[in-house]
Amino acid sequence: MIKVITYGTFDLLHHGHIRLLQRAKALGDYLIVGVTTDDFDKSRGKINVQQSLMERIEALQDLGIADEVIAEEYEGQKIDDIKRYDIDIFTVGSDWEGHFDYLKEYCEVIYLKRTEGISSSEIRRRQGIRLGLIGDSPVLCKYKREAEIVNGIDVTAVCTDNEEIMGEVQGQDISVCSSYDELLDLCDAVYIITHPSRHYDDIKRALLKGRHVLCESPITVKYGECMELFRLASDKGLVLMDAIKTAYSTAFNRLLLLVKGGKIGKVLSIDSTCTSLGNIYEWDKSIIRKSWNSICAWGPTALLPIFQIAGTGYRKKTLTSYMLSEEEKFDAYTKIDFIFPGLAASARVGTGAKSEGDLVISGTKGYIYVPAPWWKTDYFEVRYENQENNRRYFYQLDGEGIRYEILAFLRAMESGKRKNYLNEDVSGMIVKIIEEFESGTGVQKLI
Ligand code: C2G
Repeated sequence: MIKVITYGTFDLLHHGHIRLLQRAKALGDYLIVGVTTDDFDKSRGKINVQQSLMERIEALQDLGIADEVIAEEYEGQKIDDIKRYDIDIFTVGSDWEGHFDYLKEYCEVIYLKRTEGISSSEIRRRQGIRLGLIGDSPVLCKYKREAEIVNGIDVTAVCTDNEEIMGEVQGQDISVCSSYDELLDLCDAVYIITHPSRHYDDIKRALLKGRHVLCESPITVKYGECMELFRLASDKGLVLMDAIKTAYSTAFNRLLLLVKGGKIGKVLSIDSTCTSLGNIYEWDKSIIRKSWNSICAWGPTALLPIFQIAGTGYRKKTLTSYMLSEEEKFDAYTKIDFIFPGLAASARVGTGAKSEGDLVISGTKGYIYVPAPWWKTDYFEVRYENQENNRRYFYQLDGEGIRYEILAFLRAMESGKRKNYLNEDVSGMIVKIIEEFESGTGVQKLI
């Protein structure tokens, strides 16, 4: 009996897949199909497979061409499978020509001609969300590149003064818009990274036009306005999501689960620091006015673990700032101290100071340590008095986490609900802290 094996993702099964499977089957007497698991696919840079592993396996079983369907879960599994199932022929489409020649040591390798004109990506693209980008920050470039990696979303328009982005979109099928209204007409959803003082207007205009919004945090600089926008989004059945990329990263979410699961006992303190020292002391007023102050640039990220672990019901709060410009309300460094029932927390942020950007969560049994820069983490440690019990956790973090944020945004648009990566209470409380800073009342000044 000649045994044949082939592998694939087989998302949204189409006639290209079916033709490949028929020809694979015809090569022998028994066909095994390996279906790539979602996680394995992520590590190959293919994200947002639309169907779950079970759905994809069931679709193949229902099709009835394969004699056996298995899951492909790890790198290097193909050699194990070929040996274990005593395979004679490995086959795959010609888009992989040459790639699997190393398997010739174990069995015959045949590349079958790929069917032209059809692919899962194409099917997903047809249903794709058109994304518009607005703002002048270089971060916009990162979003454009990361959105390209997420299946089901395409950048169709940009509205920016940033020359790097203009250069990058040249020659691509992306419209460069001279006005925000023009941009909104060319997309279904928008990513906003304009100055925080403009967010309220920019978000409102997008929502009123029926566009979903992903906005760089803080959503606004006034709490009342933030809540008004969440209500507006919900009334219109639109997604309004806070863009704090750390909130969507796997490592950070696992960390939260470990804390909530009691791994370090009862949490007594949270200390989070985020700094990035620029040349702000050389700036003149016109640049200061256009730039993000420290509390807007880093506050949302630094406050994230505090509000997600301790909740938003603090009893006392103290803001201490070193100001670059009182008039422009621009802080070079701010420390925010909280007292919650049974827990103390502190966030330190600065674009005019340098410090160790780590996160420490201390509990009655042990502590979690996330090394700098903790907000881009793929790694953290749980540490105990007895070091033998210490554990290290590693998770893949690609594209600084931006692609996971875009994926979460896409999923929220598709399903109509946002998963609890970041709830509105947390987004709102971040805005409240920033509003209090901007009002100046109760802020202790270092000069
Ligand atoms: N295919 C084809 N014609 C198409 C589309 C796909 O012949 N128009 C073939 C592919 O070449 C592959 C199989 O159908 O052999 C499954 O395609 P995908 O689901 O896109 O899987 P892929 O990501 O190519 O996975 O490690 C090898 C991979 O697992 C192959």
